[in-house]
Amino acid sequence: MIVPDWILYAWFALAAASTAYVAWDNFVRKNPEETVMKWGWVLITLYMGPVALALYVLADKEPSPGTHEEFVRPLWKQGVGSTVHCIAGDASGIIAAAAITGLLGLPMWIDFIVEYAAGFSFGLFIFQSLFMKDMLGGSYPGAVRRSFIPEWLSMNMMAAGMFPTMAVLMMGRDMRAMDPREPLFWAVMSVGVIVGFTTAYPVNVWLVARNMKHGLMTVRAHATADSPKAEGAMAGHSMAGHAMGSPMRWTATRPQIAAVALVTVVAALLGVILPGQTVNLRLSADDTQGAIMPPGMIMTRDTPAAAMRDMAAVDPDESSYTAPASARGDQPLRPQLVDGVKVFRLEASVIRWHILSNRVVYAYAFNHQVPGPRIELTEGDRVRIVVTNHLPEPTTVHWHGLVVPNAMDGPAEITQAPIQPGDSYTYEFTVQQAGTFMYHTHDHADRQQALGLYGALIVKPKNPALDRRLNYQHDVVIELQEWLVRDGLTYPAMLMEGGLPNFFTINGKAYPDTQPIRMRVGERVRIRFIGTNNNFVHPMHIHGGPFEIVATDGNPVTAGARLLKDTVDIGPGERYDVIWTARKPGKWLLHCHIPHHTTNDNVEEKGGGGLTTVIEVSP
Ligand SMILES: [Cu+2]
Repeated sequence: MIVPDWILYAWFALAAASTAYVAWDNFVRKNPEETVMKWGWVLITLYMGPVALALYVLADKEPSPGTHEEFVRPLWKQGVGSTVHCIAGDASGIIAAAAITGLLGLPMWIDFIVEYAAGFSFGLFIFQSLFMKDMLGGSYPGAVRRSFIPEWLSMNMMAAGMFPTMAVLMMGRDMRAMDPREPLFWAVMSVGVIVGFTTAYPVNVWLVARNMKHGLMTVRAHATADSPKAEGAMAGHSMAGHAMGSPMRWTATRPQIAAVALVTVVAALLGVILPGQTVNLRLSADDTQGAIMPPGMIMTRDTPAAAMRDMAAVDPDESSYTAPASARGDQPLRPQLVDGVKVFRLEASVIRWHILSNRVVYAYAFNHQVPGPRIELTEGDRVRIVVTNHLPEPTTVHWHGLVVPNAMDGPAEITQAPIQPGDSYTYEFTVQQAGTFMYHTHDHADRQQALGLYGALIVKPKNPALDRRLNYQHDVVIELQEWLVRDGLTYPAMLMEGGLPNFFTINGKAYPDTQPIRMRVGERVRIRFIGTNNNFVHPMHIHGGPFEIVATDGNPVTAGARLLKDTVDIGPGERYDVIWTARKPGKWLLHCHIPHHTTNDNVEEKGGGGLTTVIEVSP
């Protein structure tokens, strides 16, 4: 589940309003409660929002003047008070530690150790001992000694609930939750405190019942004309009969305390060990970089952060351009002629792209289009291609199928250092072949090519007669791609758990928004199928009669060796040039023969979807 930011902000607003009310009722309307508890309620309401507000109203807010002592007497309310008191301190320590360790980029398992130490210390030394020392005998060391065991038991149970909640939510699908600069982090803290409160509540009821902790209290100011003085009177189960300043006598035996302690220690350890078996606690916010995973991706305690970043959704905030719904990719790119060299410019950036009029993807695109612009060359051309990277990650470009100098070939880390964001790289070579080729990213291609970094590279033969011999009137490029779009986010489609595509495009558009091919009876079309896609072999089929395969992977097929087929498998990286003749008028389909690939998000509309287009033949 991806929680939209507006829900988080609505929750924060509710928490702020609840906190304002609780503060006002305690301090301005003077609920007759001990000062430290008033602060406890304010903090806990800040963390737990309306949940704490409800607890406050139900357990501690004086219903009518003079009734507080009686109202707070039930043990369940005393337990609530004790838990509020404990969690207010512990949670403050934990949240502060989590924010600091998160910003420092420490791994989750270190986070938990620091958070436990900080939560326990803040709870014990500040919230329990310092603020409560008057009620615990008046001396600070004595207060620390008397608070240590109850505070420790309560802290263990808080950790038993809060830590697994944090682990699972922070390292679930939406890892922005690990980053204190994201609102989601604070929402997860809020959920964690609520769960921690719930798991700590039973032991707090027990501690109150055994006189080991304070619950709720009543403090009334008895003012006389000349000497106002405050007198504390404890109400409630555990405090009844005890005067302020004299510590209560514990009524639990040592074996009882030891047994409860054992349970809380086991619970706290399981709270870290069990999530450690399912999520990778060795990772930090810096490692995961706010990755949002596709639903269904299997992540284990071994899943490396690099895998998460590779599979992550494109961050919509990185998008710098929205292409109009009518925009089409594969537009011819005009070169600049510099000293006889054809100079092309490719700029990679994140854009919003319509694969359907009502469906937007966040794509990695060359020159604001998907597929990237078509580079048309003639055999023998000297070309220079300047690639500028505006992506949030490094990239390169590979000239698929061309024989080029090795340093111009493009594989990242193999023949060149990847082009860093903001940098450029110039590729220069002489084209020695003719035919249908392509270019695509060769840096994390499983991510970048799946998101749109590819384009057609068409080289005309030096001798135009070779082409004329094929006798065609139309020349069509078909570039295939698979997309994964969920919850409005775009993920790189991959043939793996959670990565399977639900949209398919021809030249960046899914049917019915693909471009039809229009021709007349008797005309011939050359169709250049290009496997620009990442995952599937697509058996591309044309209705209305067979086609002739005239070139494979940019190499001409001699006349005697040409296969006549009506379906040809286009694997990733493959190119097939086919000649199809319009034999009869009408609407003849061109489509993939894996039926799922002719749907949009599993929906067939207007007779198809995805890898479908229509050849409209007029008489
Ligand atoms: Cu297919």
